[in-house]
Amino acid sequence: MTTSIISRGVRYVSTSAKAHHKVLVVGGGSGGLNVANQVYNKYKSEGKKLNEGDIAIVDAAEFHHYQPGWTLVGAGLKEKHDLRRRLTSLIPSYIAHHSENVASFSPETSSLTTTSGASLSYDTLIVAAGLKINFEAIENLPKALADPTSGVSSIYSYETCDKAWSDISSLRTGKAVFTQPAGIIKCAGAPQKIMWMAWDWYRRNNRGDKIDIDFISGMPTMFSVKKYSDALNALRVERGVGGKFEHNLVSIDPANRVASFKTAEGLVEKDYTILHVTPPMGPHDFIKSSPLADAAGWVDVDPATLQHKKPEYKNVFSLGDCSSLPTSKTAAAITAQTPVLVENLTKFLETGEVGKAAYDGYTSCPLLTGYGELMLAEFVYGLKPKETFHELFGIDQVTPRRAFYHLKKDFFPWVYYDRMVNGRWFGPKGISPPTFSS
Ligand code: UQ1
Repeated sequence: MTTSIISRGVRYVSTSAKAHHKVLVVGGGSGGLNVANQVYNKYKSEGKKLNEGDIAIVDAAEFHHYQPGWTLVGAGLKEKHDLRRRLTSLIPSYIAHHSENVASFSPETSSLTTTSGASLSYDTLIVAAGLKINFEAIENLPKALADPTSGVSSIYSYETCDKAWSDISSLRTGKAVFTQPAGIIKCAGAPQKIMWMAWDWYRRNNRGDKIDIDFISGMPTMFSVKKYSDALNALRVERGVGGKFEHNLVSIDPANRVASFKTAEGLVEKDYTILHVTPPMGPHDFIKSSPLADAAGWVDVDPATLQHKKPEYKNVFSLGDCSSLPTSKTAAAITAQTPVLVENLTKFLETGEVGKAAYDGYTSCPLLTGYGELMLAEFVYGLKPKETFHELFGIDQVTPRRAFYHLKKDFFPWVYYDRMVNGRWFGPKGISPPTFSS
């Protein structure tokens, strides 16, 4: 089969005819767009030569979504259509685009095949493919999400993030249950952010004493970092929100509005009027089944250099949700990972060895705690807080603040599409790229 791909005038025919790229990026999400553009920007700013098609992105998605905004949709603060862009509109003409998905990796020959059967080869590969949300792992969840009257919603998909708002805002009395699964998910704060917004909505609309709220999590605590977890748990108790931990949602009975949770003591049932579900997540199958994966299925990269751990795959790098990096999976993390990867990859292209840039595990979780307030968690490897505004102004970020709320609601969505997708935003470092000693 022959597929022709047109990227703003640059036409790639990917078929049995091979296409070769100096830097091949798998994924046109936050990580992929950010890293492809930063590689390009770095070459340009150093006056180095790049040929047409040296950098390419492989991704068949029609739309790119600003997913951090889906919590805001679930809280009635944004329209979901405003948060997405056509992927082709975000890929500049100087970056080639194969509008296809990857079927399999062959790192031993520095190549991959796409779902149409085309073969693409590379000097270096960057895997930035995101993760997979396992809706079907919870019995009856897909059916309940598709039914507009079920009271079951999730901010973890474009299709259902607005249903979360209609369910939450229309509830007058009853039980609102919010779940978080055991295990790794992206944006581990989101399951409770949406719960805090619902709590505040009911309080502001005088429904607080007619609605019981429960947060039921497969995790042992409210949050991974103790400092924030303790504060969030204190808030939960103060606000009268029920908390159950190590309770992992496994099935829903939509007809009777009962959710079942697996615990160490067996199954526990809980009835609900509305149920907000955060499904379990994991690596994509095409990564898990590839030689690039670690035992858990993530791309097995060095936590500091972001280069593949196997010496025979040293021209492979990864960042973001699909990577094995032992930190929480957020766009904020990508802002710190990308410059490190770009530094190491460009040095590798020149010398065959990575540079000295090392990722410290920086990630952030802007935890909405209500309308007009947000706790800005920021931390590094070892679950150690590393707070930008504490370093700058001595402000303790565990205290929810209005300024942080506006960062999340107004500033980040803007800076994301204005600067981050084109590689000109460096998270806490703002618009100036970090420098590394070489
Ligand atoms: C950030 O840069 C960013 O990207 C636009 C986010 O959006 C999802 C964030 O949530 C955070 C926290 C950052 C980090 C930036 C600062 C100024 C702390």
